Amino acid sequence: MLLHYLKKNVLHFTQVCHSNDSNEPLLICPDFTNNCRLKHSLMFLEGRFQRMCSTRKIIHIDMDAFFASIEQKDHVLFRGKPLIVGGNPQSRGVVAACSYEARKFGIHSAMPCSKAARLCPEAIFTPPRMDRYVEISSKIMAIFRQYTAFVEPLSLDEAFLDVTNMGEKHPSATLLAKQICRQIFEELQLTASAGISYNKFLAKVASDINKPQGITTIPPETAQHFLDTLPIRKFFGVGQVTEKKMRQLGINTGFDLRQWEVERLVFHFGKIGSFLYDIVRGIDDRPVEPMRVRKSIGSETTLPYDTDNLDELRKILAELAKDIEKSLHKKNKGGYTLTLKVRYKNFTTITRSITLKTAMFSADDILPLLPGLLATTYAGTEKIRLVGLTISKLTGRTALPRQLKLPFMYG
Ligand code: DCP
Ligand code: MG
Repeated sequence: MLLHYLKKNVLHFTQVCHSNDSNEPLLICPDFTNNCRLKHSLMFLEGRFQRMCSTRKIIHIDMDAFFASIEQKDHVLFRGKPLIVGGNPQSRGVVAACSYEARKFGIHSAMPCSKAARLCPEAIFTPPRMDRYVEISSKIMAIFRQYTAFVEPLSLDEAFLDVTNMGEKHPSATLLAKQICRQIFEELQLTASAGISYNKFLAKVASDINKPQGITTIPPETAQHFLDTLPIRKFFGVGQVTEKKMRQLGINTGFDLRQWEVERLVFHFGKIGSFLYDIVRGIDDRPVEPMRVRKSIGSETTLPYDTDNLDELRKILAELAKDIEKSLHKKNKGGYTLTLKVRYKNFTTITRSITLKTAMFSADDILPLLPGLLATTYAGTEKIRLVGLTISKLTGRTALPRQLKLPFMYG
């Protein structure tokens, strides 16, 4: 682990290699007259490394059943009931959010509403009111910012807070997290859960452990044990497909994952392999970024019925492209990469991307790329239930002026 860290982060060492006569790694270091045996001479570096990893205090706060809780707060009749925010049970829409009372029946987000209605016939269905959720979200983020400027919102209902430098006022990050959750409840009558640890990944996993109203702290001393016992699905970046692949390779827990060399992980899982190698060892140096810029703009829709009709798909995708054009325009952005998302009838989801040399700004830029992307899917033969488009590798509209089509003029 330390070797990996050194290779990645310690720039003044030019080379880390293995000595000829033993398996002990050697550090080739330009500042030292003699190269030194890593095991014996770099304890100070390891100490620095440990400190760097374990001194931050990061809180991740995630609201409980966010949309559903807001509906219960605003409508007395919904309180204490299995409540589903989403399409009506006859529609093909999916559950956006459900109250904890509904979860007892096995209902969860992204489940088809029809299935949710079968699981719990007495469930109440209500449509989403995005404006209201955005309004409440900004109040929650304002509460976070009363405590620290280092707030990185991840979505409407969750954010990271870096509270490392609040030592004197708030020596305990756990007590601080409790105080913030209490304030949210007093001011908005909504509950939240919090995770506290020394890096983002651990804080985020922790906030999910004792939901609802759970406050969970993972201190550095217990982090490795915690990570070793964590099911593979809980690791950042491991979706359904990667999970399946990992299980086939015998990786079921963090402990299994930790036995793998970084090269092998990268070989099997690409870029995410190197990230997984680090996080399973409790290494996640990503800072809390208050001004993080949005990385993509997308739009997707569940179709009114499963279809293998290419013309229909093209029409729907053209609508999505127009939505994206509007969002790009509003944010004054363009993007170099277009990603098509397709969910088949059996819920298998795939994505196909293309990156251009010039940025896309409008539906007209997107539409000519769709036939090529669709051709790499089973669209037209397999039935599809959801399609989506995303533009990423964003750039400002003014960053790369595009060639204007000026009429040619004589004289
Ligand atoms: N959401 C959505 N579609 C999804 C998942 C979530 O529209 N597939 C919306 C509704 C949620 C909100 O985002 O209320 C926040 O998502 P969370 O994953 O945090 O879920 P909840 O807050 O609803 O529940 P939890 O208590 O598990 O955090
Ligand atoms: Mg939530």
